[in-house]
Amino acid sequence: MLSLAQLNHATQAEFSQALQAVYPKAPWIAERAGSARPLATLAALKHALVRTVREASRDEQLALIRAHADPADPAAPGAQHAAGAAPAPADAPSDAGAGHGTPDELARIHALRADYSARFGWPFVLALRGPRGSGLRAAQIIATLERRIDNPPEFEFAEALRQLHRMAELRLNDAFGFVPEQGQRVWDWCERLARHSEQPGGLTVTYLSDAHRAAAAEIAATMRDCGFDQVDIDAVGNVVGVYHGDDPAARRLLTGSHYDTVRNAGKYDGRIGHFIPMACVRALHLAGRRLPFGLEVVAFAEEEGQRYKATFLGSGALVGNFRPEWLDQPDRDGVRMRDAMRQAGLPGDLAAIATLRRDPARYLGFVEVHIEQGPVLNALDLPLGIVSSINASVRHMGEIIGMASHAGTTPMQVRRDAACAAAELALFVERRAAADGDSVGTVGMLEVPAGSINVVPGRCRFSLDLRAPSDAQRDRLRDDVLAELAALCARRGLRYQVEEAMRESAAPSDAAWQHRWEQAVAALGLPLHRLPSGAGHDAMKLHTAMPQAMLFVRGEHAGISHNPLESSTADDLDLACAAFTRLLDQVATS
Ligand code: HGY
Ligand code: MN
Ligand code: MN
Repeated sequence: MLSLAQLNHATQAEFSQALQAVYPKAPWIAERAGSARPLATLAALKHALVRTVREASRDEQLALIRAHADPADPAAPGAQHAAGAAPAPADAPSDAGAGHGTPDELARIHALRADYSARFGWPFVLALRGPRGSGLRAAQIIATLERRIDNPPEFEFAEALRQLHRMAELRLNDAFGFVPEQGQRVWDWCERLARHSEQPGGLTVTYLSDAHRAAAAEIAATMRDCGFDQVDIDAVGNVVGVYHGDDPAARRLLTGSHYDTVRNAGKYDGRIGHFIPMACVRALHLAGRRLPFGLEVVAFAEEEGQRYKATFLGSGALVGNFRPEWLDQPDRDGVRMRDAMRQAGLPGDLAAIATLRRDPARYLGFVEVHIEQGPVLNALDLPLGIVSSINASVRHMGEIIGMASHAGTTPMQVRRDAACAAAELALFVERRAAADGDSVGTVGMLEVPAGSINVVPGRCRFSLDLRAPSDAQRDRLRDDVLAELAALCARRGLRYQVEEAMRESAAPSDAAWQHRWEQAVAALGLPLHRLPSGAGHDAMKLHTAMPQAMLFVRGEHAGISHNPLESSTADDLDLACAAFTRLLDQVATS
């Protein structure tokens, strides 16, 4: 069993010898990383090796990839072991390696690997123990091959290296006898919660659906299992767990994130933000430990605004931002929110909702852990990032009205085509947002209501999602887009209507809480990387009432999110639990 003390006191030769299996056939990595000693943590050791590879020459990196014997090939040397490990550990499940697929699956993997190598000039590299560390099934390997074979070469080169780093991480865990238990627990909770969905074969949980209510009940039950002193589902469906401080009347640290999802979502968006604090409370409870402050963990019921145009409803209710008119808003089936609430066993009245407003004086602040939902940490090979600010955003829903007419007889020059106008707008949004460099603009919804293949579209509905690091920049972007909408409709002889659906101000992190996250991450032996959040979060709402700061967790697959490919490793989730625990310790001892 390796230890940091042993490695820190070893000669360079002993250090290299001890780590020779971590990146096989690349002794230069340990030789160069040895100068990073003394290493304070296992995470620091892993990062030192990663950094050495990142700083190596392209030829050295390519040789490293090409030296990888691909265990996905049953004939490859070492194929009997689950890739991503040296000799597969006893706990590696039988289906860990591709060698355990059906003959058809293996043949498919063989063929795809050959195509992959022919396309890129290096072997397909995949840590077969996967994000949890317990193995991928052959079908998952095939899906990964089919997805990655279409990646641009430069992305795949970096991804092959990332997969080698993941294998190295798993090998080091085995060598140190380290199991990321907290991270695996959070990973498993996310996996289990994802069983509740409105979408067969995928994850969709919208406000107050049956799946949403089942998810709330499951989160509440998990909170009780963790040892929370109070667990309630409040008047808007938030699941609220309180773990008292040594004095139950002590002020509390508020934390959490949302459990609703977008349509066809990933399993981690929002959900790790309540599960990570829950795992930390579980550890406190098992240790019989009380902090000098209370911990209030909230799984917010509605953040994504999918069923009703009422984004950040759950967190908004805590800061007095629930809009009365939301109660009468119908969903696309005509069900008013008030009725949906009552069907879900909630009061559905403003008086009850008003009582949810928190008194900021009772709280130390709000912290939120969230997946990055972007490519930055994945590209930097960093497990955690410090959020400096949450971008400002504004959303609009609109419709362009032209004239439906015969697709065959209407000359092009006399058409009043609403869809072409919307397409012109979408391309303007793309150009205009890109011109700022750090703004983003999205036309996420584009619909010809009751359209027909042989009818010139007379109407076209669209959405606008515009974001920027500051309110002023967001507003300039919005003004330009709305001005272009007016101009292009005038040019085309069309009418339009557009209404604002949501507007959130930029939310800079509170300096003191951001610093606590920085100290927590630094204590793990990891470098600090500060980044803005392009995504909106519940922290934007709490920002209006109390100091807040966020921690980001790296996403796999270039941090893709709002997509079933959204993924996080148990090791990164474990580091986030460790960072959260260190933040609690800082507050407890300050
Ligand atoms: O859209 C967002 O930024 C968040 O995921 N609701
Ligand atoms: Mn989201
Ligand atoms: Mn989210």
